[in-house]
Amino acid sequence: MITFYNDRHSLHQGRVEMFRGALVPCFEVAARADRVLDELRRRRLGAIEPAQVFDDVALTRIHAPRYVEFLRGAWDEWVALDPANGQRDALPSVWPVRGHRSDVLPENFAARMGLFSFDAGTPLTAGTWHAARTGAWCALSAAGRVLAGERAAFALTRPPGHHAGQDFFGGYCFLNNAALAAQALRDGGAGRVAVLDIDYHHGNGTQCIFYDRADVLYASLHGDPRSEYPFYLGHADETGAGAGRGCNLNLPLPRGTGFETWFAALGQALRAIAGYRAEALVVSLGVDTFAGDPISGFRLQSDDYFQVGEALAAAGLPSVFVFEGGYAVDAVGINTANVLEGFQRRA
Ligand code: SP5
Ligand code: ZN
Repeated sequence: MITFYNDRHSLHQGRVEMFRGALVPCFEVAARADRVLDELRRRRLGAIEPAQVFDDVALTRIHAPRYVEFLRGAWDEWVALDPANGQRDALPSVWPVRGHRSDVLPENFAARMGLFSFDAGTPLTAGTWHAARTGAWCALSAAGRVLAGERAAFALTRPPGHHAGQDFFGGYCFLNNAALAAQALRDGGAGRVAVLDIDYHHGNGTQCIFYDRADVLYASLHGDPRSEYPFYLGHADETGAGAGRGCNLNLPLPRGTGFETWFAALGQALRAIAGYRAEALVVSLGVDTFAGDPISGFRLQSDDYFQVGEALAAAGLPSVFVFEGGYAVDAVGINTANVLEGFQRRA
């Protein structure tokens, strides 16, 4: 399998996120991607290439122009408020809720941070925009290679993407790499694309982006949002709207779920994808389902990930893998490589 690796991912290095009233060190660290790269190299799992270059207009296939413009300038605006901000991450502190206006773009920077975000756990740093946009290039490059006939490609980058919506960041995500890949597959000729999200957390951003569309199926297995982040989306009764009715499948599972139950749910999602007659697959590949993950609650073991990859290959579709979560740094490389090796074995 070919991997597109974004060596500029490390330009994004959050210092702190808000947790229970305190600023705690970020879980989403640069070492995560490097451990995956190390493990792919060690196993010689395929060619590792840099992404192609795309202009920012490519991002507006998914993201709102005013949101892209905000991300592009956000760090400079933040530092302009106070030169001392150069040593601090920017975090939002105020948000519009039900009944408030989101159509009027505030002049105030903090107000725009809040308008374009949904949590205080996603620091925006000096290199966030550069890392995120070059990361998106990985996803677009992987989709391009699969359109050119490759069975599968892996976009290895961070920050992750599946919590980012058309015009919001959160959950450590800024640009929705999986959605960009799915759209690129559609634009390149795939009639119907399925996005299968196996990260521990529901991909609220991806769901929102495709919710009313029939040409992209979103299917996700995740911690039940009644107790698990991102809380406000990911319930089983969210099945799509308008033309997209029936094209959204959420399989929430309780905290503590082990591999057997999780794998049965994966089978259910794959049957839905087969029934949809998808022509290409995008996998939001988070391995925060691992038993040792510090912020998540499922119980998968490292060896289980081989079977995950085999099951994904058995779907028989041209596939783009996009790296998402997985915060047990010592295991993230092994777990991710196990999925890809399992896929390769069966593909
Ligand atoms: C891409 C992805 O996996 N994003 C996940 C974002 C989760 N953000 C909320 C994290 C809450 C941290 N809880 C800390 C528990 C420490 N024991
Ligand atoms: Zn996650």
